[in-house]
Amino acid sequence: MITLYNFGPAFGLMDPSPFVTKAHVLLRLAGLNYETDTGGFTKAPKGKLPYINDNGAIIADSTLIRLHLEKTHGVVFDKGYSEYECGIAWSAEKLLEDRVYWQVVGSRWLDDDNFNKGPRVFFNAAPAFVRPLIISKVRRSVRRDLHGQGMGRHSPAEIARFAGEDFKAVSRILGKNKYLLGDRPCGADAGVFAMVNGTLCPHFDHAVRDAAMQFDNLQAYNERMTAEFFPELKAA
Ligand SMILES: N[C@@H](CCC(=O)N[C@@H](CS)C(=O)NCC(=O)O)C(=O)O
Repeated sequence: MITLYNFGPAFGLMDPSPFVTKAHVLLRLAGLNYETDTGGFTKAPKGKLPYINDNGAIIADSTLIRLHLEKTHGVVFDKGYSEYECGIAWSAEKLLEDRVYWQVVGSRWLDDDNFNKGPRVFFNAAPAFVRPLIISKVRRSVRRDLHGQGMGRHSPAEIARFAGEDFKAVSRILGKNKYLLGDRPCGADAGVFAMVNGTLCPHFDHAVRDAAMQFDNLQAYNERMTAEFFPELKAA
């Protein structure tokens, strides 16, 4: 049995982490049974979620999870697509993961309104008298991470412009397709959907979301993929 260590559903999303959402989709695309465990964060080998335990093999990182499923379970996520198409798909996923992810992190964690109705709840288990200290320490470290990555050095208007161009690129690749590359999913659909889904989450209000909302095909893709892969969210 495979166990996926996750944060658990929040803000109307399957998971507040797009990387965890991606891992859910990979496992579902692969047709593998798995269970979830929200108690794994403190034991996470790389200090981040997701990771999986596959019959004793611990795999930490959503992309390593994909590669593990391909190697160990013989899953061919990109079946039927050309090398050129697979290269485009991989690049689109990494564009969203390595660039847009940080735009969304800044929007959720550094904007007070979004933080107060979002990530603040993650600290509810901390004792009340130390909670404000912990919160400001973690928000400072998020700010430092964003500065180190580079996205945090740009103004909000510049970040919104980047988001517009980044989503335009993905929207152009998707075109009128059902999935990223055509009428069958490919491996990168997991990460592309997860990142689009996290950005479009209506619980939050920010310019990166507005940038993604300009693209009707991304909105329709998000709705289709949510209905297909997370039917339980509709029922919730
Ligand atoms: N490259 C990793 C990224 C995972 C990641 O950034 N996870 C975040 C949540 S979105 C996390 O666990 N952050 C906790 C922390 O940094 O303390 C992957 O693809 O799995």
